[in-house]
Amino acid sequence: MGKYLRLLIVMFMLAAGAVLAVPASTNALGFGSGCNSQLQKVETEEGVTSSQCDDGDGVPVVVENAAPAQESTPPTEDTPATPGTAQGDHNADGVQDSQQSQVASLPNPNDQAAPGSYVTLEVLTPDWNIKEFAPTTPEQVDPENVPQDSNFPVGLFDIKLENKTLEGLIVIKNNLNCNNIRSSILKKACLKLDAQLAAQIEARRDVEVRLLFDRVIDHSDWQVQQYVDGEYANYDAVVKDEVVGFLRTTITWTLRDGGEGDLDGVIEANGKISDPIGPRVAVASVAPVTQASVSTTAATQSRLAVTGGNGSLAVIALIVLVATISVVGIAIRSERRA
Ligand SMILES: [Ca+2]
Ligand SMILES: [Ca+2]
Ligand SMILES: [Ca+2]
Repeated sequence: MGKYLRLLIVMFMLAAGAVLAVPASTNALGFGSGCNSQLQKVETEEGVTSSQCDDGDGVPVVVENAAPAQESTPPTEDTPATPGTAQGDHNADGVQDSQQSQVASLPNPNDQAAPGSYVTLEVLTPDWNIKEFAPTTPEQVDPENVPQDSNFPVGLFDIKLENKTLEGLIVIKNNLNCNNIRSSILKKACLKLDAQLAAQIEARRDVEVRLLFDRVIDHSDWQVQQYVDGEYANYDAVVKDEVVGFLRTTITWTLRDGGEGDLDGVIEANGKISDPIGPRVAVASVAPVTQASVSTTAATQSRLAVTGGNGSLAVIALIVLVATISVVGIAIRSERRA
């Protein structure tokens, strides 16, 4: 075995170790806060133009920044005192939602009791980010199959999520081709890496998400449902009133990449999840859905490409690993030819 090949094998194992040392529970890419990859030019109603990092969740900076502050509430007999929140921080974690790709806040025109009130989507599992969060209705989702026997009191929500780390792991696993390696030592190392990658992919497939409303809503007759192939099917979710900055109604559920709740059309994990979901209520007569004229688009938006700010150990390790695998392959072929 040539000295260069031995060196490459060491690099291969180090790179693999770096990737696989990143636990699924670690927010390896630093998501949740900070700039993702773009600046967004925003013009406020007062005509002030500025540039702000866009977190890439599909909701304009100016919309997230407009999430209203919540007053602190005094205690009552039934509920404890709750602190207020700052404007633009609708999930009350101390960070502006417009700088969090795992948090998206916007006005919901389909909230029948309070059209235009803010709703927030939070992704609670590290590495998964929001790519789209949009209020929608059965009429928009599928005009041919609008339920006539029920109502969606807060509409439906189109949710698209993405996990770049998972995507990278899947690409590497799909390109390993251990069976093409003749060297028994390399083949053994390759198969071990393949098994570790499979375990890492499996550990990252489930995603916990939560919808936060801006108030306590009577949810006693809610049934959370997901639109699947022309029908609305019940979906396991926890609906409750809890203090998240203040007392409010929340819906929490789990999605599985390539499994339950993921309707992106790919059976296996692919690092992407698509989920149209919302609470449905059976009613004797369907109340008309109020459509408020709330716009979720910024007055002025333009995107300026800038250098990304989310370099991470995981991404670097993935790149090194892919490169090393390629180089090892070339070295093996060269050695065979020699
Ligand atoms: Ca926040
Ligand atoms: Ca955000
Ligand atoms: Ca998927």
